[in-house]
Amino acid sequence: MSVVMHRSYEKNIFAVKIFFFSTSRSTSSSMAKKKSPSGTGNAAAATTGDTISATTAGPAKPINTIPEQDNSVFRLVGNWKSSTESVQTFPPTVPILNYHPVGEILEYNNKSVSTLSMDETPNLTESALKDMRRAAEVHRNVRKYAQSYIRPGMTMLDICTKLEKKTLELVGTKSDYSNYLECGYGFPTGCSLNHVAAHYTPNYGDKTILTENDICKLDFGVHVNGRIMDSAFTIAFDPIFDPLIQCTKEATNAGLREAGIDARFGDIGGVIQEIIESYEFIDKNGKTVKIKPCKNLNGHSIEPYRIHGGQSVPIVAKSDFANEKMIEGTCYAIETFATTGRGFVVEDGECSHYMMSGDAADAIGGAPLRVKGAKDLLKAIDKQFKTLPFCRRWLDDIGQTRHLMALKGLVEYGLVQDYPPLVDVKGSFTSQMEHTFVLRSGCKEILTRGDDY
Ligand SMILES: [Co+2]
Repeated sequence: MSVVMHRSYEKNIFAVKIFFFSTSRSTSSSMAKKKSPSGTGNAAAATTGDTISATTAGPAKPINTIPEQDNSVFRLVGNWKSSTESVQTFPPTVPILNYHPVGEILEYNNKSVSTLSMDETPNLTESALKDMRRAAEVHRNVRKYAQSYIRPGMTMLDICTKLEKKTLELVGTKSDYSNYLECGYGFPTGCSLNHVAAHYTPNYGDKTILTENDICKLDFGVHVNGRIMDSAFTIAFDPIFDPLIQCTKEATNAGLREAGIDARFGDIGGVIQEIIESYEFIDKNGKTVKIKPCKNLNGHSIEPYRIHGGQSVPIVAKSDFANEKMIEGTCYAIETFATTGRGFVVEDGECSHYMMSGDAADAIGGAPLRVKGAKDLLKAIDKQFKTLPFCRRWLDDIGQTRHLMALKGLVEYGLVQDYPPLVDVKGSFTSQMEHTFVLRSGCKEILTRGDDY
């Protein structure tokens, strides 16, 4: 849910943040850690908890054989490899508390020159990297689990609550949420359907059911000590969606290859746009439609506890920030969106996603909040989520069950920002793929890469 929408295609020109989630978990500290190469140039792909090896000291843990997970029901989501030496179970039940496998390492192209000698910048300490990797491992385990149960006929609500429960269990959030700012959700579980590109998650009471004709973007996040992993993929059962899904898979991977220290956002956006526009969609009546990027949706930099860190990564060549460059030591999410519609999104529909404005906490004392309960709600949001995005269900979950009026008041006062669903034209279809990575001094690390995508 950390997509950023720029409204320059609407009346106003200001950025709207969209959030993405990613979850990762670490195994419990008593568990053996797999020795993971931390050097550069090593193509060690991250593994799921399934392959955590039990070779180090500590209480003996059962070593499980985990079969391959067949994801072919989703057509373009890869299978998870089997493992014979896992201390994780399937479904995953072992909290991932002290396990931080290295992500996929990509070499920089020749244009990237590090000006820093080590992975020790103010933004990127060794402990920050560990937090990112642990969050990414939880994300992989949670999405592998989600892929095992998401099928047509389920309600979107059941899909999300099951996924979120597993996230909290694997990342180690306490049942009273008292350590939520140390480990928890990264942002609400997006499961936007069809022409809705982003920022839909059901509120309680929503009866929407996933059908075999839908195309669903599952975009969720996990954070460890504020390091948010934001990663998304597209679920569909009907082969007519294959080109639409394939183009964002390819475009995101191309964007990841193009990324680097001092890489220009315009160049990255251009590569992404060219790939997406090379695809066509044939609808159920046999009509051919050109596929387009959603030109006002963007990837973004990520900062501690801030899903949108201030830089946007466009998915078209020409944008307001085409001349800006990527910065060494920074964490980014590249997310590409493709559509069979007009090629840009607007806000529409019932809102579920919210985030406290950065300075709202300081305003609690002085804010002239006349709406009953608004001040108490803001205090509860500040205590629980700080600047991490949240959804209405999570307010209910922490006991704020009658929050709607107060929440609207906070939005009116600018203390909380609302992020309504972002939609292309009705009847169109959209797809998405997203990974979070970090620009280390000697290489790029694709933190959220897995066997599936
Ligand atoms: Co994002």
